[in-house]
Amino acid sequence: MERTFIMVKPDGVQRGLIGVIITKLERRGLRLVGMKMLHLSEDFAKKHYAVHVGKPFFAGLIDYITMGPVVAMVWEGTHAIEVARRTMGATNPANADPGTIRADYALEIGRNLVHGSDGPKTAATEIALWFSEDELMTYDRSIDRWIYE
Ligand code: D4T
Repeated sequence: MERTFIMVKPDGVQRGLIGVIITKLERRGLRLVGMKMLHLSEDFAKKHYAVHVGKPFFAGLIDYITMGPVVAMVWEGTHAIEVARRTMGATNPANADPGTIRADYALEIGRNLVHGSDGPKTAATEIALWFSEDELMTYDRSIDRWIYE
């Protein structure tokens, strides 16, 4: 089982797409193990996006991600990181495959609705940054034997 950090960005919240995004991940078979809503401070946003410091889009990215509340989540499942990223689609919605969240609901890279960890190290760092251990659930669903072999 792998865990990944997923965030519905402020545009996803404002556009009423929290449910759509959760449904896509849930229907895929992934299991939600942590969730909370928060409005990021500039400092926290800079920590989350520390790898992008100095890039031309950094200031705009920080403005965008602090524009309103976000929904932070941890999802679990087989290859959860890759599966979630493929469900979200390419970072730039213009290049996202049909049927993905970004292709179906977004147009621009700076309003791409959702964030997902891009690898195991990033997932571990992001989960630790956003959640404490006691905010993450460990549980089975009765349906899991119909999803996991
Ligand atoms: P996030 O982190 O939002 O899930 O996006 P990705 O993991 O898919 O993509 P990323 O880290 O490369 O980019 C982070 C964030 O910055 C915005 N961005 C990115 C932008 O506005 N202009 C750009 O040229 C790039 C590369 C979009 C996502």
